[in-house]
Parts: sequence; C-alpha cells; structure tokens
Amino acid sequence: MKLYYSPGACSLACRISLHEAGIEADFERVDLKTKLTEHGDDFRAINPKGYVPMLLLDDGAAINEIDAVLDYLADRKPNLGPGGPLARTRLIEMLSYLSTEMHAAFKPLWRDASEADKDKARDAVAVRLNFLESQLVDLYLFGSRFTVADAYLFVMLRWAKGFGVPLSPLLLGYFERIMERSTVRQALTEEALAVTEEALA
Ligand SMILES: N[C@@H](CCC(=O)N[C@@H](CS)C(=O)NCC(=O)O)C(=O)O
Repeated sequence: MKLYYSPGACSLACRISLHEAGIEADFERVDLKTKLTEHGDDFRAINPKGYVPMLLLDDGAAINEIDAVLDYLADRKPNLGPGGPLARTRLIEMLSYLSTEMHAAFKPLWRDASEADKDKARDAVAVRLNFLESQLVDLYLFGSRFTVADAYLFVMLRWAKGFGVPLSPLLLGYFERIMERSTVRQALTEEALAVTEEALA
C-alpha cells in the first residue's frame, strides 16, 4: 500500500490513521505546486485530480477523496470508527462535515484572496469549530475512542493555529491530547513537522 501525501496536508490524517491501524505502507511525497512526486513522476498521470491524499492498494486499486480513504481504513480496522448504532453512517456524517464544511472553509486562506475574504474564511472556520467543540463531550469526537475523524480534525486544528484562528481551551486540550499519541508524533516526525504544541501548518 502506498500513500501519496504532502507534508502537513490533509493526507497527514491518513498517515496517522495508517499508523493507528498498524498497517505498513510506503509514502510518496507530492509537490502540490509542480505536481511532481519525489521520484520526479507526473502526479497527474497517477491521479488525474492532482491532489492528495491518494491511497494505492497492493492490487493496484486507487482510492482518493479523503473521506473515502479514511472510511476504507476504518473499515479495515473497525476500532478506528465510532462503533455503536449507525456507526458507519455517523462516521460518514462526520467525515462529510469535516471535508465539505470545515476543510472547504479554509480554501480562501491558501489562495491569493483579499484580506477581507481571508477574514471571512477565518470566521467560517471558527463557526464550524464551535459546532465541533459542541460534539466534544468526551475525549474525542465520538467519545473515549480515537477515530479517523479525530485524525482529520487534528490536521485542521494545526491549520487553524497556523492561520491565526483562535482555539478555545477545550479545543486546545483536545489538540494537545491528540498530539501526545505516539502515532501522531511518529507521523509528524516523518513529515518533518514540529511535534510541539506550537506546531503550525
Ligand atoms: N476533494 C479532495 C480535496 C483534497 C485536497 O484539498 N487536498 C489538498 C491538500 S489538503 C491538495 O492536494 N491541494 C492541491 C490541489 O488541489 O491542487 C478530498 O476530499 O480528498
């Protein structure tokens, strides 16, 4: 299995989840500007969508779209999903919120947008973080069990910190709790990212 990734990008959630699942994988870095892989291959020829993550299975099947990759990993290792009634549905519901609402809200912050549009994006991120905070009644999004959804939210909390979106004490505590996981520290180290609380995107 191989994960195509870019350091600190949403693909980091897949790397964390692979480690949590104890699944051996290779990792190939993609330069998102040039669309070249670290081996000099044209990434668009590998994934015509041109973005990460992409998980290449041993039989040659490719999975892209982060919700699908994370759902696949939770399917392989059910302890990485929420469990309980409507487990799969609840996971998809959360992953959809994280990708289509939360992740999408960041987009102007990466673009050559006006400062006004960037401020609006920060506000949109903050509104969505407020909602997610309301879900955090226990250690993680689905209670005491760390799931692939937490890996994804963790990555976006790094971005939020990097873009100057303030995190509430509760979200900061959640972020620090996840940062303490050995799988997360391993993933951050492998992507040459800071493993301290100040870690920025
Ligand atoms: N719809 C895709 C979006 C993934 C995405 O936005 N990936 C970013 C990194 S976090 C990327 O590769 N951006 C480069 C590009 O879009 O050219 C998904 O859900 O997986």
